[in-house]
Amino acid sequence: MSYRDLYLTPAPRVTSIKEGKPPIVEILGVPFDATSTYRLGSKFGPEALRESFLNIEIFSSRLNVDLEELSVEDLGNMSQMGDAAQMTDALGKVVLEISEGEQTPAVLGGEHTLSYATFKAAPKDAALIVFDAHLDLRDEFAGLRFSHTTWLRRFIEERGAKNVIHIGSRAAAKDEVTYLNEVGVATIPTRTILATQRAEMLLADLLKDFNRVYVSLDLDILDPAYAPGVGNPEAAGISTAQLLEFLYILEGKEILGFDIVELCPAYDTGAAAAAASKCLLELTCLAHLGKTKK
Ligand SMILES: [Mn+2]
Repeated sequence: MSYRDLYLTPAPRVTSIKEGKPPIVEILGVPFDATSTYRLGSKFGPEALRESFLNIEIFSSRLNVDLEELSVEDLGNMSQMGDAAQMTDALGKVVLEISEGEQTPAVLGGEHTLSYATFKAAPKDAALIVFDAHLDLRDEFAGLRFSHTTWLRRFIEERGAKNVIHIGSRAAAKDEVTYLNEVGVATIPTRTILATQRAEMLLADLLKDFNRVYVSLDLDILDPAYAPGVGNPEAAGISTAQLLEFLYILEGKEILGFDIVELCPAYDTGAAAAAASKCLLELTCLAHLGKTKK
């Protein structure tokens, strides 16, 4: 990785436009990891995810959608990001612009802090689904009130917890759990997923009053065996196949956008990138099905 790669916006690589077909998603990378507290390097996630995605089959046999026949546009990466506040400010503007153009953002991280911006840009009637081993509900961490450990708390303070659904938690500080119970976030912890047959039906139930969803996927929801390359790996997680079952529950919902975050290629075997690119494929196909239904 050179400084040119680090500081310049590379040419978009995933764009594939089929005549007469508007893009299902607008892909954009957010190479930002400035508040990461353990393993740095998720700023290189967007490029690793693109590379992996360009090397998988893009026909979803499960959803019967062939992405080869549909359009996808890659806008490249955000640049000039400064600190977390500047990054989320800029990203929020970009995502809102994409959404107002009736298009669907697919945001590739970068650290999880970016979902503060995308969640704020989502309409108020949308379910906001977070897949994450962590709660990210700290009040502050290492002197920072705004970081990848606090972004969801900052969001809830502004917009409330009513539409937030948290899936996969298995690691938290005690005060995060206290706050979670205080504000009443709907949760499906990892322990419940592992102990329940077809646990994804619990999500279907939580979504019954929602037609529209925005998804924020932190890859560390997966067991480190399935996704070693993440910023903060957390043992005893779910498998990629179990995660995909949760995504398939979204079939028929309008997917307003999604983030796939915390891919940290320096620590990866290729497994986390492969999981991430599979999720990018399936979420894109689900977005297509949601639009078709509309
Ligand atoms: Mn996490």
